[in-house]
Amino acid sequence: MSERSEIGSNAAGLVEALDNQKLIVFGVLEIAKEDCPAGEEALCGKSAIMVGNAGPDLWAVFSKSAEFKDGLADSLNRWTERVIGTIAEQYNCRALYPFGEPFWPFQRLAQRASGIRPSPLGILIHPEYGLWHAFRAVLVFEGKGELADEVQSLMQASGDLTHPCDTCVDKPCLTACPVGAFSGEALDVKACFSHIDSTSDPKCMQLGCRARDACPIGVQYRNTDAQVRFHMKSYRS
Ligand code: B12
Ligand code: SF4
Ligand code: SF4
Repeated sequence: MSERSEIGSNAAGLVEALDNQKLIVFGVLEIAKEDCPAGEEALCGKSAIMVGNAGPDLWAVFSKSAEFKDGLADSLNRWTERVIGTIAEQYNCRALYPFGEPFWPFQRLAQRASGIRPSPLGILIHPEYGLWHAFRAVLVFEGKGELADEVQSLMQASGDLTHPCDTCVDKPCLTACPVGAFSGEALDVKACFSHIDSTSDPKCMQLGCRARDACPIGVQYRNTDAQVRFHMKSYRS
């Protein structure tokens, strides 16, 4: 069988295609009725995988891309649509994204796919990657989703998924924000924005969110400084 004919037909190839772009499979899920926005009911019951990234690896690829260099808006979203859209087409999947319309509840989908849970900051925490990961797409398989089952079997050794916050007594993330923007239930976006727009120290736009940096889990996956500044800029824009 030629290399070309194997593209699109096996789970190992799909995982490898994602890995080549420094994208990770966070787990397998079935799209549930409560996940589907109006008009998307046809996806209910379909098998899917949650795709994301952790640490600086994806930045090394993305920061060399045409989308990053062209200076236009939404560079990471455009990169994501091009790169993941191409892989989705090769593997006969539909790609759903965490941005744009319709709205897909990625944190809910990610929790079902991977078993990871929210930190007191609201963002989900992974036992290995800590707070240093994000989700880029859900790939929904057309047909019966055998490829999703195969991806699942490739992931059998995915390790310990205990929730780090359960045993974190001091919870330094909750006291590190200079304006107390985290209540443990919600992020006070207004308080955060007025601090980052001010000239006051600490300068979160340059340093990154102090609360996120205070978490001791997965610090080896912390984003690079340039990556932190890129995400802070898009958060504030
Ligand atoms: C709107 C939005 C924002 C808004 C508002 C966020 C807010 N906290 O209110 C703004 C622009 C402020 C924002 C900021 C950021 N965001 Co944002 N955001 C989104 C978006 C597009 C929708 C979120 C939403 O409204 N969901 C609605 C609810 C109902 O979704 P749900 O999945 O059904 O429900 C779950 C969540 O509500 C979650 N949850 C949310 N908050 C809390 C708080 C607590 C205490 C608990 C227990 C649970 C919890 O638990 C629910 C049940 O599973 C998602 C992408 C997406 N499509 O989902 C990204 C997303 C949530 N954001 C993300 C990130 C990384 C950030 C930033 C860190 C950006 C940055 N600077 O790098 C900041 C920090 C935000 C923070 N600490 O909360 C990631 C989170 C990844 C992760 N590990 O969880 C997402 C998933 C995008 C992605 N590509 O991965 N964001
Ligand atoms: S500092 Fe502790 S409570 Fe906060 S996110 Fe990290 S592990 Fe969870
Ligand atoms: S960016 Fe700064 S002000 Fe905003 S929540 Fe994080 S620590 Fe607080």
